[in-house]
Amino acid sequence: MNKQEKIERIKELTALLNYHSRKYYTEDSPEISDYEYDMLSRELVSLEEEIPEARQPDSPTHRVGGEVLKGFSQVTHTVPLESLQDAFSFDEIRAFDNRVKQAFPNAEYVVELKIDGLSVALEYENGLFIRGATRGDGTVGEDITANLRTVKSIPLSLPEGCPSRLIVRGEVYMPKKTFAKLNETREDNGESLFANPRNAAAGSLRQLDSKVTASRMLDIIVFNLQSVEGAEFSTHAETLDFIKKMGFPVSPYYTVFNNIEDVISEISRLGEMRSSYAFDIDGAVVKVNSLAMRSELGSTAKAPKWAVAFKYPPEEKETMLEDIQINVGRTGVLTPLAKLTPVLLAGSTVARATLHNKMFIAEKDIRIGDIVKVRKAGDIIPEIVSVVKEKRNEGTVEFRMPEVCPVCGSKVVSDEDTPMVRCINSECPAQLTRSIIHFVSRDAMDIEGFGEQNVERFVNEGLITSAADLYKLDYGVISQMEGFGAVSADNLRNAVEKSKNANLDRVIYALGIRQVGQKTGSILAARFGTMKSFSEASEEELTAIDEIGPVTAHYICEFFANPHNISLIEGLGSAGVNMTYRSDKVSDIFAGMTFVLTGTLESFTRDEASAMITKRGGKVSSSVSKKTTYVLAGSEAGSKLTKAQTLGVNIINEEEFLGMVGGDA
Ligand code: 3BD
Repeated sequence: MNKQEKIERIKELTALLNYHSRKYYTEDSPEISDYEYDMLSRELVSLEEEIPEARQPDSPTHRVGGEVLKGFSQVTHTVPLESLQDAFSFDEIRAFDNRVKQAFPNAEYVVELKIDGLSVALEYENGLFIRGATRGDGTVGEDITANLRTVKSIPLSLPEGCPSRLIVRGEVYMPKKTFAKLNETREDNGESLFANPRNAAAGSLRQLDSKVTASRMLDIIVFNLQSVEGAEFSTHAETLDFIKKMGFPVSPYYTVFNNIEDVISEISRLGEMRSSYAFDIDGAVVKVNSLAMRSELGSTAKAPKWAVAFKYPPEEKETMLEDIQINVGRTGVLTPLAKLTPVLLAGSTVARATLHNKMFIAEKDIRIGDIVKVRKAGDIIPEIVSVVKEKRNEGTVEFRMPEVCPVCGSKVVSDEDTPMVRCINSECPAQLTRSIIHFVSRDAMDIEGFGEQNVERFVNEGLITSAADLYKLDYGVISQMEGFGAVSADNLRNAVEKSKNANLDRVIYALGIRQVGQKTGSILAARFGTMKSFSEASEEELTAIDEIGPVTAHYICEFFANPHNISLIEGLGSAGVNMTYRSDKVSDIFAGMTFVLTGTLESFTRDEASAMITKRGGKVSSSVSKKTTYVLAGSEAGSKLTKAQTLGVNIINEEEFLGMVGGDA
C-alpha cells in the first residue's frame, strides 16, 4: 500500500469499526466476532501509528483515554438541563394529568424508565462529537468530553445526512453486572467499595485520567433532544426514533398512551420488571408527547410542567432470617448481622443484612426463624424493614446480645449513652490492630516506620499480641522478613527505642481509652503525675477534675478494671516505657485564665501560642464568651473579635501578649 492507500484504509477502518461498535454496543446485534473486530482494530492502530496525521476525529482509538486533566473546565449549556418534578403516589400522577388535560384534553403521554445514573449533554457539530458536559446546576456544567469519549455506546460521529448541529441529553450509568465485578475486584485489592452503581458511575465520570473512566465500561441511554438544526419534529416519540436513527441508545421501553390509568398500569408493569433490567432505575418518567403542547405548557423556575417522574419505593422481598451472627468491629463494637435465606433483590443476591444494634432488634422484635422483609435502598448492605408477624413460628424467642465477646471471650460492656455493646479487651484480635495503629500514631507514641500495613502484618503473623510486644520485637527476624532489611529493621528499632521516652500524656493518650483524647491525656498526666496513681484513681477523684465529666471518668475506671489492660501497662512499664510526667510548666501566671486566639499571628503560630498559655497554667478555648479572660487577636481577625468587642472582653495584640509572658518566650 502506498501512503495514499493507507490513508484511505484508515478512513475505511474507522467507519467500519464505528459501524460494528454501534451494532455491538448500541444495537446489541453484532455482525462480526470479537476476534474479527480486534483484528480490524489492530490494523487501524498500526496504520495510525505510521501516519498519525491521518487519524480521524471519530477514530475508535480515541476511546481508550489517555488525556490527564488538571481539572474540568466549565461549560454553559446552550439549552438548560431542566430538572423533573417528582411524584410518589399514583394520585400525584392523576393530579399531573388533570393539570395537563385542563389545557389539552386530548394530550398523549410517553412513559419511559428513569435510569439511575448521571445526566449529561452531548454536542455534535457537522456530525462529530465535539463536547460532553455534566448537568452541573442545569445552567453551567463541567466539560467531561475526554471521559465521555470512552463510553463505547456514545457515537463519535453521526451517520450521513445528520443535522449540522445536535445536542442530546442522556443518562450515563454503570450496568449492574459491571458494578458487581468492579466492586469484587476492589474488594480483592483492598480498595473502598462503591455503594451503588450510580456512585460508581459518578466516580468514574469525575476522573481526571480518562484511562480510568475507560476501564469502567460505562453506558448511556439518551432521553431527550435538547436542540437540533435542520430537522423538525412534532412529537417526543418521533424525536426518540430520530435519536435512535442517529446511533444513540434510547430507553428500551417507551410507549405512548392517552389514558392516565393506562399510564399508571404501565408504570406498575415497568416497576415489576425492575430486576430484569441491566441498569438500576429509580422511577418512570411520564412526558407529554406533543412538542407543541409542551411549549404551551412551559416550565416553572426549574422543571417543565409537561413531565413528571414517578419514584418507585425501594424494592422489598420476604425471606427467612436463619441466624444472627455477631461481628466484632475494629473499635470493639459488637454488630449483629442477619444471615438470610438468599433472595434476589434489586439485581443481586442478598444473604446478609445488618441489624445495627440491640435496640434495632428490640424495636422491630426480630427473632431467629422469622420471615422478614428486606430492602436494598441502593446500598450494598441491605436492611431489614420489618418482621412478618403473621408468619412467625411458635417457639421463637427474643434475641439477646451475647455477654462475652465471640472473638476473645471477655465480658462485654453496654454503652450507657448508646445502644451499643462492646468488647473492651485491648488484646482482642479484632481490636488489636486498630489499637496498635493508634498507639504508634504521630500524636501518640510517634513510632515512625510503623505504618498501618506493618501493624496489620505483624499482628497477622503473630509477632505482636499487645502494644507491649512492640518493645520485645526480634529485629533479627524482622530483618529477614520480605520487604525489610537490616537498615529498615534498625530504623524501626530506633523509632521504638525513642518512643520509650515519650512523656506520660502521650502514653496515656496512646492507650486508646474512650473519650481520652490528647487534651484529656495531658490534663490527666499533669494531675496524677504517674501512670500508677492515674490507674488507681476512683471515679469520684476523676470527676472532681474540672475538665473530666462522669462519662469519661466511667470509661477510665472501666478500662483499668480490665485485667488485660493492667497487664498491658505492666508490660509497657517493664519494657522501659516512661510512666511519669515531666512537667513542662513554666509558671502559674495564667492560672484561672481563658484565652481565645483569632486572626493571623506574626511571630508564632496559634499552636505555639496555645502551648505558651497552657505551660503557664492558662486555658485556650475556641469560642468567645463572658468567661473569656483575653482575646489574642492577630491581623484579619473576624467574628470572634467582633464578639469580644460586644461582650467587652479584653483584647490584646501579640506584643501585649509577649509582654505578659515576659522574657521566657
Ligand atoms: C432518566 C431531569 C426532562 C427532559 C426534563 C423531561 C432531572 C435527571 O432516564 N427527562 C429520562 C431520565 C431523566 C428525563 C427529563 N427522562 N429530565 C430525565 C430528566 N428518561 N434518568 N432528568 N435530572 C434527568 C436531574 N439530575 C441531577 C440533578 C437534578 N436533576
